[in-house]
Amino acid sequence: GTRAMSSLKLPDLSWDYGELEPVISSEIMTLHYTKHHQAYVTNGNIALEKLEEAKNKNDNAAILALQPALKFNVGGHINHSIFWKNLASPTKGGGELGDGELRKKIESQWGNVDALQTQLSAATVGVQGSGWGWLGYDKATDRLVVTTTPNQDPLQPSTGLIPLLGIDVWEHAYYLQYKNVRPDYVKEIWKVINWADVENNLKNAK
Ligand code: MN3
Repeated sequence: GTRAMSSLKLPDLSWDYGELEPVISSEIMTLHYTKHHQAYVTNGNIALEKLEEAKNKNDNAAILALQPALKFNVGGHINHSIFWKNLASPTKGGGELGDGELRKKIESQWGNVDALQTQLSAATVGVQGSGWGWLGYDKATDRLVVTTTPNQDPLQPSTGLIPLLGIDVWEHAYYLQYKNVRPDYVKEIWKVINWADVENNLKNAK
C-alpha cells in the first residue's frame, strides 16, 4: 500500500554520541539511537502501513490486532524522541536547573530539587523489568507528578500526564557501562539532564 502520511523518522540530535561521557558512553548512545530507536521507527512504520491497509478494507479485527505493535513501536519512538532532548553535555548546561518556573514548582511541591531527584530516582530504579521513569505535568491540577510506565508505554496516551522528563531504564540504556547496577546509572544521569528542555516542556504544556 501507500506509505502512511504520518511516517515516523529519527529526530535530529543536539549532541554527538560521545558528548555525554563519562555519564553515558559513546558506544551506548550510538547503539541506542542507530539500532534501538531505529527499530521502533522501522517497525512503527510497518504497523502504520498495515493500519492504513486495514482501514482501507474496513477490517476492524485487523485494526484491533495492530494495537499492541502500534503502542510498542510508536510509543518507543515518542519516548526516545523526548529522552534525547532531555539530555545535554555538562559543558552545554547539562545538570543545571535555572531559577525559573520549573524550579519554583519543584521547590513548592518537594521543598528542594534534591528531594524531587531522590523520589524520581527511587521510582525509576524500582521499575520492574523494562520501562521509564517520568516527571509529568498534570494540567488539571497544575502540578508536577513523578510516575513510571512499563515497556514502551508512552506517558500521555497512557495517563493523560504531559511528559516533561523521561528516564529510560531499559537495559540497553545502561548495561554496557553499568552492567546490572541500575541505581548507579540513574544516580549519574542527573549530571546530563537538560533542565532547560524540561523547563521548555513545562512552558509548552501550560
Ligand atoms: Mn531505549
